[in-house]
Amino acid sequence: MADFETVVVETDLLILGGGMAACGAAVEAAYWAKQNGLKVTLVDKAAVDRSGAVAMGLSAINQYVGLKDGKNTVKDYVDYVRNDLMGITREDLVANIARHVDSTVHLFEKWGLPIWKDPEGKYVHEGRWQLMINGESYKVVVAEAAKNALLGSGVGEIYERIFIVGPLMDGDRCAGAAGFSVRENKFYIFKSKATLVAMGGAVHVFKPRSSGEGMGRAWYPPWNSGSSAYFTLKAGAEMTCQEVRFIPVRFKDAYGPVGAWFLLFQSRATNSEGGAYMVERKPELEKWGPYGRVKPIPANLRNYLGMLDVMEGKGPIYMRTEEAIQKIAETYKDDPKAYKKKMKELESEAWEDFLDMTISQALLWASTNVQPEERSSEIAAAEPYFIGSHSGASGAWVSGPEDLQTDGTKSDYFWGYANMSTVPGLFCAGDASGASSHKFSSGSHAEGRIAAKDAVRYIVENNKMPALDAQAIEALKVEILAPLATFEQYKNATTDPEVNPNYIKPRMFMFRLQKIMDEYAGGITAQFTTNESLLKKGLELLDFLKEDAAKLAAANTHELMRCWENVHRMWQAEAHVRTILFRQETRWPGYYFRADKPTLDQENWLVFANCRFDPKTGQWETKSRPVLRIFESQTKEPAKASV
Ligand code: SFD
Ligand code: AMP
Repeated sequence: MADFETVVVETDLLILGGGMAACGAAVEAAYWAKQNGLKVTLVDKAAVDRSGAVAMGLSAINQYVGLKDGKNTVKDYVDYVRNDLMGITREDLVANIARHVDSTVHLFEKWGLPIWKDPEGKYVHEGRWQLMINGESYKVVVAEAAKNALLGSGVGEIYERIFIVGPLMDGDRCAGAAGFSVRENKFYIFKSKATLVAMGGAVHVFKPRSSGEGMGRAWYPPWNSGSSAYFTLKAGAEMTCQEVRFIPVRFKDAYGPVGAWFLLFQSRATNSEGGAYMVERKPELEKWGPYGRVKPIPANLRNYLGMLDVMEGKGPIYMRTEEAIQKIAETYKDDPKAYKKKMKELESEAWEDFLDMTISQALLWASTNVQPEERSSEIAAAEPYFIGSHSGASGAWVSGPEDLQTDGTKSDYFWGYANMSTVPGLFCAGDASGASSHKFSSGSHAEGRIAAKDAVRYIVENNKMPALDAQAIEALKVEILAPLATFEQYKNATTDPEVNPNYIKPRMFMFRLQKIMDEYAGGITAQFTTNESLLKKGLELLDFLKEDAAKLAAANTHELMRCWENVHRMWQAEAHVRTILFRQETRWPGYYFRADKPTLDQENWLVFANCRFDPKTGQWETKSRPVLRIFESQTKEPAKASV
């Protein structure tokens, strides 16, 4: 593309993404880079102030361990995460984040984030690990600190509205990234000594519940499209937990959060007959090994109990908001003035919970005449998402920190630098790193800091700019911009540019991907259920889709981004299908159910299911990795299991 200028940027540390993990990385990297005379470059597809999952704000900080208060320990948090993930978690990674997350939260407060306080000045907890915040401007506050750190120290620079497509390699070492501006005709090459991937998870891989113009509304932000997974896969990194997608139960249709209702307001959820599935279906939990007996009940099992009601035709499922509010206010009943005041307070807390992070849910309440103190609202299981930082676990397989390893874990879980993937020079944090769930916004920021610190150490110890092949870069430019050329070549073959025998537009491509995933990989219309035959058929159809990806067409740079977003989604999809196929059991009912392998198999499958794409041969490989304990577990699983 002659009219596309190639811009080459050389840097030491390249941070990809501008979300929670990237902002944490920026703050930490600026500090260490200054000491070592290094340069740091951050690249975001959007504007850092409002990019990523926290763009709209949040109403809670979901990971705060509170080590200073002495109530919880790092081990408590590891126990919580291990139980919630049905035994499959990297304890070293979870513990590393847990021991640093409080300091990140204290920084947020210092930077101006309002955290709720009780009359004694203590943080107001939503639940054991969660803090309530006035978080509409959460991302702006965190972004400002990142920008100040990078730009104020003179070591950094920030590129916004540059879409990163994929990795640059120097042999097996990551050498940077390639991308393009979504506003100007510029193709970008970022050359770096270390690269930190923090481009979030993926949504719209599966068909969403929303349709038509409502499709932009999903729980997870539609602009996180699997770029982290694509980048790490194409670099040849080993991936983990690609089968562990996350299905959040949310207020139906606008995806409002439920955490504050279940934890802070202690609300019940009931079916249309008034039955509480969490009570009535308790015996079902016995089928899921030790994890059916832990507290809190794992998120996927909570989902599953509700799904069983829906499958039996007992829907809709309701969040009993009116009952919960009445119950709290009841304690003030003898004092009418105090009662009235409390009711007003609860009402405004209920609305603020949505206004802080899911404004559309407040709009839906308003437009459907819902007053939460008077009427229940429907909740439902959303479509599957890939978000390793929440209650899913998908991401790259990364090294843990050295000091937390035991003699039994070190050779499997440590290879030199915390949060480095199996590709030298390629680091991951937040949704991009796997098997370390429940880090959420605060833990992702803390993990970004952890990864950046070791990435700088990697640069100091491997201080050589990787070499890039000029011819290969030219070929990459042609490949990345190809959809623009395809459109130009064929656009006049029909009167409707959306439909053309010579090309496929990204929107249609996405619909095809979503249909495959929904029907074959256990999406909503398949009741989250699949089996080997369905998965194999799905893989065959994904292969055809992959072939047609070469015919994607874009009318402008914005649509070019849409093309690549969908290619990224397709790779995330393939990693997912291959890994569900590999794991011969059902471990996370409520996230997905393998109907042909309907039970938990502790003996054989208490292991990580990992996968890798080999960039040299184009072949995929799936393999297990051992689940090793650092802390003793209450559920008494065997110390080591393998397939
Ligand atoms: O509870 C490219 N999360 C919540 N965390 C909390 O602590 N409290 C809550 O209240 C939370 N809730 C919640 C949460 C998420 C969502 C979607 C909702 C509600 C509706 C989880 C956190 O938000 C999440 O854990 C972190 O944000 C993860 O951080 P990170 O850095 O891994 O992802 P990101 O912040 O989304 O940032 C991604 C960045 O990448 C950029 N990007 N840049 C360049 N090129 C590309 N190709 C790129 N692709 C993506 C993005 O622009 C962004 O900057 S609760 O209700 O569930
Ligand atoms: P959510 O709004 O569902 O994302 O939840 C916010 C936080 O509360 C997360 O840490 C969840 O794991 C947790 N959570 C939500 N619902 C429950 C529940 N019923 N029991 C225990 N924890 C919950």
